[in-house]
Amino acid sequence: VSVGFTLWFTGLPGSGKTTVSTAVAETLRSRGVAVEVLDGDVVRRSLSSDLSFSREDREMNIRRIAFVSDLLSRNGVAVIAAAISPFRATREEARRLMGERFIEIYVAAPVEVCEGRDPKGLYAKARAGEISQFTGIDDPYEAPESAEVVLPTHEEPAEQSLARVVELLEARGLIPGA
Ligand code: ADX
Repeated sequence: VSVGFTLWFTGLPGSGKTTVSTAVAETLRSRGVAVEVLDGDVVRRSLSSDLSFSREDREMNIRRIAFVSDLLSRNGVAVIAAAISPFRATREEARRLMGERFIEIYVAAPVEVCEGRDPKGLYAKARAGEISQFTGIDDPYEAPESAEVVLPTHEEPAEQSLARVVELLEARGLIPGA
């Protein structure tokens, strides 16, 4: 019986959460692990389509993702959650809910790098005043203080970030070896 867990990717927009978490999901699936991905961009078009980017609504979004992650990970699923989740207190709530099953992964590219990448052109829009309350520009991001893994995606290729996450899971005996 496999043990469920939640890999909780947090970081600024453009930090690489989706890139690394997609690669982790593929690797786990290739090893026969049951995986479910909860990506902020997808959740906000479905489960959280009623929410804005106010503090209260971001907290609600994170509580919903944490709730679903808890249900799944309790039942043996490897959950990969990837959302900005900018508030430390809300992430700690998710950690309390899931206890040992919660593994926080801080995708730690600095804001200048994320803005330089700007994969969706949203930093540019935020600078132009077309989007307000944009995380990293005019809305806060509270970096984790004790994440299980820190991924400096500005200093290492995505393959290396992927490898470090997989190594942690192997070391904890949470997934089978390659
Ligand atoms: S969270 O703050 O509630 O955790 P989440 O990860 O679900 O955010 O959604 C972030 C995505 O919404 C970004 O990748 C971006 O595409 C989009 N987005 C739209 N407006 C904003 C905004 N004001 N701040 C951050 N992201 C935004």
